Formats: sequence, structure tokens, C-alpha cells
Amino acid sequence: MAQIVDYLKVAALAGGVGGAKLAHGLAQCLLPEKLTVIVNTGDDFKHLGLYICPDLDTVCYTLAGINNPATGWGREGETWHAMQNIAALGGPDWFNLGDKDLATHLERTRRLHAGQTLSQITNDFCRAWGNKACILPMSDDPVQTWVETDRGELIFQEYFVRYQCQPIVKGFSFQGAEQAKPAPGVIDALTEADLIIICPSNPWVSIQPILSVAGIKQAMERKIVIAVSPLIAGQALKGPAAKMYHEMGIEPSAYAVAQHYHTLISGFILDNSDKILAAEIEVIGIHPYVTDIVMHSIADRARLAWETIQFGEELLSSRKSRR
Ligand code: FO1
Repeated sequence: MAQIVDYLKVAALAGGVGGAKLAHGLAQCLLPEKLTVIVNTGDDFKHLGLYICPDLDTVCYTLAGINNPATGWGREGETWHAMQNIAALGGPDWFNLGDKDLATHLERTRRLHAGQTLSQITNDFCRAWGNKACILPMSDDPVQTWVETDRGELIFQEYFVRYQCQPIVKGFSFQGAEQAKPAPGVIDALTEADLIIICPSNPWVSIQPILSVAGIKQAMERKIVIAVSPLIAGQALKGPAAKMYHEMGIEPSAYAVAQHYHTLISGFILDNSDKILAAEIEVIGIHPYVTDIVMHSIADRARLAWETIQFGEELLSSRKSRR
């Protein structure tokens, strides 16, 4: 069990699998009432008449230890009877929904139709799954990520799952972001945090949607914010982040990510294999921290979270001493 830092309040921004892993590490190092994970809902979509929230479910399942360790998303020990029978009936089978996972989508959809908010539902589900940390959707209002590609505009899941990230990306839009309000508790968690951590999620389609919700970026402005690189040696461990940088005309690297978050972050954590980039990152006014950022095991998650917290404390104390 990792040592617990019982005096720090942390808010973490997370998307899918990579972000959920670091959030899980933070949940092992902090008191549950002092950790809030703010999760991307831009991936959400209606499918089979159900309201699907992939990143929220990935973070909730991972922190509850009930996620599928092989894929990162969905539930462990799944069966696929419903999906197999939907396919047999000629229904859409491009998005795999396991039988346990379907219960989440059925019950969430029922509750949304009954007038409950996404954050209320997420809170109830976390209690049922045994999660103690606070996991919040970025907004209770609909914000949908659309990917502009050489095959036209696609909603995120069509781009990511149906077309396997093959289309060439030209841009992104977050429909509904201007009208959306941060979910209850999001602004408080950011303003009360001693430290804000941007988890190693895809900057374009997991973190940017969160930052596009009015008020969230502003609440982060005067805080110590640290980002963990989702790229190692120019590659993402999982997902299309590097391909997206390339198609957006930017050489994929940890430096490109630090620059992407430039005005927002004080510190940036990059992998040992990218240590040559640390000096360039320092030149643009961001404190670099070089370590092993690959999280193979649950213990790795706690170790990286612990190092992130320590690095954050250093930045906090150096800021205080400069005052
Ligand atoms: N990702 C896939 O690549 N294929 C799938 O069939 C798939 C199904 C799925 C079902 C529930 C869920 O919560 C996530 C699922 N994902 C699937 C991952 C999903 O596309 C996420 O948006 C990514 O993890 C990116 O965050």
C-alpha cells in the first residue's frame, strides 16, 4: 500500500484508459475525500437507445478495480450474450457492450429519463461500486466531441471504434461546450485544490473537451497544475494521440504536449526516454520532471502518482518561498 498524503487536496482531469490509470494511482496515495477526478464526457453518445459514457465508466470501473485489465475499458469477467444476439438480429455490433456493462447503460438511461443528472447518477453508481474518491463528469449538460476528418465530420466513437482511428484528422469541435455548465462540485474542486493534475490522456479529445467547458480553465489559472505526458518517444502507449498531432501538422513528442498545455501548467512529467526534451520544456517556462511514466502494474500507478504529488509539493513550496 502506498504511503498516504493526508493533507493535500488534489483535482485530476482525466479521459480514458491512460488517465484512469493515474487517477487510480492517486486514489491509492490520497485520502478519498481529498481527491476529485473530473472526467471527459465528450466521448458520450447514444447507442442502441442507451446513453453511453465511456470515459466516466472507465474511470469509475478502474478506481473500483472492476475494469477489464486487458482493454482498460468495460468490465472484468464479461460475457457478451446480449451483443451476440443483437448481432444475430442484424443490429449494430461495431461497439462492444458486455452484459455487465449493459446494466450500467440501461440503469443510467432509465435514471436520465427519470430526470436525474449525470453527476447524481455517477455518484450513486460509485457508491454501489465501492468508489470513495469523488468522480465528477465535466458537465451535466451534453458536450459532444466531433472529429473533422477527410471522411467528413464524425462523432468521436465512430472515428475511434467504428473507423479504428483511420480517417485523417483535420480538427475537432466540442458541440454544446459554450452552453454547458461545469457539473456541481467541479469549480469548487478546482479552486479548493492545492494541486491540479492533468492525467496522461489524449490532449485533443480527452483533456481539451474538459477545458472547453466555460469556467474550468479560468478556475485553474492561479493554481499549480502539473501534466503527465501521454506520449513517450513520440508515441502514445494506447490510442491515436500521436497520429492526431502528426495530422494536425505537429511533430508528436512530449515537448509538443507541454507546449499544447503551455499557458496552463507549471510542471510537466515526461519519460526517461524523453529526458533530452527537458531543457527545451524548461526554456518555455515549464518545470520538467523526468521519470519512468509507464504504468504496467497497479503499483506503478501508485508510484507515478506519488512522484507527481511530490513534484507538486516542490512547486508549491517554491512558489510560497518566492512570495
Ligand atoms: N473501444 C474500442 O476500441 N472498441 C469497443 O468496442 C469499445 C467498446 C466500449 C464499450 C464501453 C466503454 O465504456 C468503452 C468502450 N470502448 C471501446 C473504449 C471507448 O471507445 C473509449 O472512448 C476509449 O477508451 C477512449 O477513451
